[in-house]
Formats: sequence, structure tokens, C-alpha cells
Amino acid sequence: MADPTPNLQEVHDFLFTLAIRAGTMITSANPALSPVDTKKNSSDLVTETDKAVEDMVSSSLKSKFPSYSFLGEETSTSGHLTSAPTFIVDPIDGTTNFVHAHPYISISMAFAYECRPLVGIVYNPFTQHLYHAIHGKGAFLTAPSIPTSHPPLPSHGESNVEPVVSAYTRTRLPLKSPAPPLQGLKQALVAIEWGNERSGNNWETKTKTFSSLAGDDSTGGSMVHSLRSLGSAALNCCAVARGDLDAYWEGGCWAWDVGAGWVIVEEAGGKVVGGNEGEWKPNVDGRRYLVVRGAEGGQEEMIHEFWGALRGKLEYEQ
Ligand code: LIP
Repeated sequence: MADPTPNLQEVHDFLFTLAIRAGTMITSANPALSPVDTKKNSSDLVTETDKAVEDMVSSSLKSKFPSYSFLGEETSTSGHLTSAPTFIVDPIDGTTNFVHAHPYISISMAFAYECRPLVGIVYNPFTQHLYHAIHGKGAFLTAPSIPTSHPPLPSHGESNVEPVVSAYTRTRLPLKSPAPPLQGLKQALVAIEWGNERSGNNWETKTKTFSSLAGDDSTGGSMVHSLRSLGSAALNCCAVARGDLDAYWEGGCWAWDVGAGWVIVEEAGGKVVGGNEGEWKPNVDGRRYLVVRGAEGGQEEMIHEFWGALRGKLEYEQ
């Protein structure tokens, strides 16, 4: 009888290649010409490119791994993750950025088994930065090699300069190792997201928490170095895994937004806990997350301090 345990290396290698193929579809699409539809409201966008990429990915995976399940942003009717071996895919994470031709977007593909993400691939085709991880085998960034001696830049008006990218480098994450200790919110750069829910309890909780994080002592705030809202949950997780974002907090995104980044963060020494206080073991499809970078100390203190800065409780249905 065939071993039912998935071959994670085989899954990783196939997703790695698929991400590059999807990236070509994304960079060759013209956002201005890609019809834009809305889902929940005017800020919840989807394009024909999102759908075309997901169709390509899901058919490729169904052909290669016919017994595995598929949970995709544009075709799944629920965000619920079962214990079956499952691919969790967001064809374009950062669709709003894509629509506005702002190149902070990624294709995010995870593989989960027994509700645990075990393989993660996040690829920004505009920067050719591909983040990848297998549970227990570390997290890496594969990116164009930066030449040590930069060839002369084109003089003014010169065009068709030969690309300087001739090779790729694989770097283990976090980029700084050992990772510097976390020094608390007052020394932190924190990613947050506005999401597409712009009223009600979750909106109030988010906006009051943003103020609590950024406000100074006179307001009872935590006075973080700053907040960043970059528009891609997956790339936010990768920045935490790299070590240049100290934390990322969001409610309202889905398993396909965070599934791949989750593995990459954990394999880079980071932690993923829930977006509400006391949620130490969140579900991948729990829709509220606090992600903290790897560090030689200070992680639990940061989590407790962050939860103490929350102003309300996030509540989402799957
Ligand atoms: C996006 C997430 C982001 C969230 C947005 C949106 P999409 O995913 O990456 O974190 O704030 O509302 O859900 O929709 O671009 O794939």
C-alpha cells in the first residue's frame, strides 16, 4: 500500500516551478486592461488575471496530485480547511496593488496536512523574489543575484541595456542570524492592513488598535516606530520571516492569504499566534493573526505587549 504521508519535497519542488509559471502570467497581464470585478464591496477586488492564474494552478495540481484537495480564493465557496492533504492558493495576493500597478503582490501557495501548513511558496514576480519553506527544513529567499561589481549604468537616453541578472542566490531566513532580540513595541516596525471591511466592530477594533499602537505615552499608546500597510498578507509574512518587520497583525484575511507565509515565518524562527489576546494556537483558517519575527529573546514579551495594546476583539466567520 502506498505511503499516505505526502512527499513534501516533491510538493515543494512542483509548487516552486508552478509559481514561476504563474508569475509570467501575472507580469504579462496588463492590469489596466484586466477587467476588475468587486466581491464584498468596492474595495474587495478580483480580476480576470486572478481567475486565470488560479485556473492554471488548480488544473496543474489536480493533474499532478489528483487525490489532494484544493482551497483557492477565487473558486472555493468556504474558507474552511479540512484535515485532508490540501493545497491552499491565493493566485494574486495584493489584488488591489495589482489593479493599481503597484508591484507589491505575490502568488501564495501552501500545502497543508491535518490542518497544518507544511510547505509554503510566496513569489513576487515583479521583484523575482521567491520565498519558500518546508516544515523542518528551513525557510529561504531565492532572488536574482546582486552583482558585486555593478556594470556601468546606461547613460541618459540609452535603452535596451542588457539585464544584469545572470544568476539567482538562495539565502536562508532570517537574513540576520542570530536574529537580534525583540525590544518591545516602542522599537518595532509593525505591519497592519485596513482590509475591505470598513465599518462595524472589526473596523472599530482595528482603527482603535492602530491608534493605540502608534500613539505616544500621553495617549496611552505604544509609540511603535511606525506602522506599514503594504497590501499583501503573504509578503507581510515574508518580511517578518526576513526579519525587517518585527510583527504583523491582521483580522479578516483568509487561509489562502497566510497559509504559505505561516510556514515561512515558522521555519525562520518566527511565531504565528491569534489576533485576539490569549489565542496561542490559532487555526490557519481562523482569520485573525499576530505574526512575530524570529529573535534571540523577547518574542513572548512582544506577543503579550501587543495583545495588551488591542482595543477590542476581532470576530470573523469562515
Ligand atoms: C488581501 C490580503 C490583505 C488584506 C486584503 C486582501 P487579496 O488579499 O493580502 O492582507 O488586507 O483585504 O484580503 O484579496 O489581495 O488576495
